[in-house]
Amino acid sequence: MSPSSPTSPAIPEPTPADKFSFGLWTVGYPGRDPFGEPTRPPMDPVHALERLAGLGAYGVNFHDDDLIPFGSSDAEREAIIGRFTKGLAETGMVVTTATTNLFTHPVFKDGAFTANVRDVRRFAIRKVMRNIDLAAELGARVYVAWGGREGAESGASKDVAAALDRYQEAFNLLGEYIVDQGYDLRIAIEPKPNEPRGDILLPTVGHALAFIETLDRPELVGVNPEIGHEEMAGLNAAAGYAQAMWQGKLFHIDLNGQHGPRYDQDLRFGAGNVRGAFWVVDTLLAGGYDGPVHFDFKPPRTEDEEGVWVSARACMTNYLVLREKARAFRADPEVQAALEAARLPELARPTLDAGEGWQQLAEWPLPDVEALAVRGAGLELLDQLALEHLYGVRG
Ligand SMILES: [Mn+2]
Repeated sequence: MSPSSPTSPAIPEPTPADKFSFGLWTVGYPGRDPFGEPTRPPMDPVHALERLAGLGAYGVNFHDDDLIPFGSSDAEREAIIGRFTKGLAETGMVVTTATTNLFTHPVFKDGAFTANVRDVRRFAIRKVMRNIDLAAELGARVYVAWGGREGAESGASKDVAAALDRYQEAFNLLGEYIVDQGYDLRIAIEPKPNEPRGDILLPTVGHALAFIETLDRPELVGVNPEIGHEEMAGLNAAAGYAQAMWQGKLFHIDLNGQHGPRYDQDLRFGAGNVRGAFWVVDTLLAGGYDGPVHFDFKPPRTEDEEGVWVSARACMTNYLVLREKARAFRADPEVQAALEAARLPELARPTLDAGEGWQQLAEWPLPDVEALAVRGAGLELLDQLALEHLYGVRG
């Protein structure tokens, strides 16, 4: 039986209740890369809606130019939006999120919000404002901002402090626009360390979280971490998701797969760093993330259209498999005992008692430090239990 067969008893069926969503650019990726021409024809967005709905997906996300080709006339734009809206109604799919393409057109070669050329920056903000209108019209609740061209290849070519001033100015203006228009929309910044620029501004979740606090309306802006982007920077993606949730800033997620620090692979979710994917799912469940479960992957250019649907379905299957495994891991009595032995519950207890301050701590009789030092932490057992769940030999 095919591993992606919907009739395989071991593999759960995706349903709209799982809130799986896909970028139109993911399944619509024609396979163009820096070394080769497209290997697949362009995909009609309405066809993508139909096929994704048939696989059990819930929603879609798009860049303005994915739906409406750059330079379309107003009449062409209206016709495309009308047809797409009809496709949404007929398939029951929702628009969860929208974003702006500020990277493909040559005008954005040195950036958009942070381009050295002021008119480019003004044009970029106008392009985003126009697509925010469309996002609101189609019911999107999150507006993703990935600044792929906001960066540089060499030191003197970008004044980072000035560029951050301009980045801040753009987000302040867009926040004001959203509030003035009365839109129920929040912005999610998507960090990435490099590619297509040599070095990109706001390269990691941590940089983005710090930047957001400098904005006029920080409550309107959060992050959209992509697993692959964090792993390209050598970081632990699950830890980034956890901190974003801890700060109330995980507005959206981009799940995919990556094999360590190399080019942005955008593998289907669950491929690449499988262990990392397990901990991302565990972290999302623990933190109560309830937004769209969005996949930002690129079906490899080796595949024809049927291969595209195999990989899209696999993203959902792998999430459901890992969700079952994470739940089984947490429910396993041996795991609970190992967590207790590793003193995880103790970490949830404040270090000082209520009413204690540094004065009481200063007078606290010191414990037997040597006895504390020799005690094993019990972490290997805990991790092995997780691996055994992941390998499918337990639970
Ligand atoms: Mn990526």
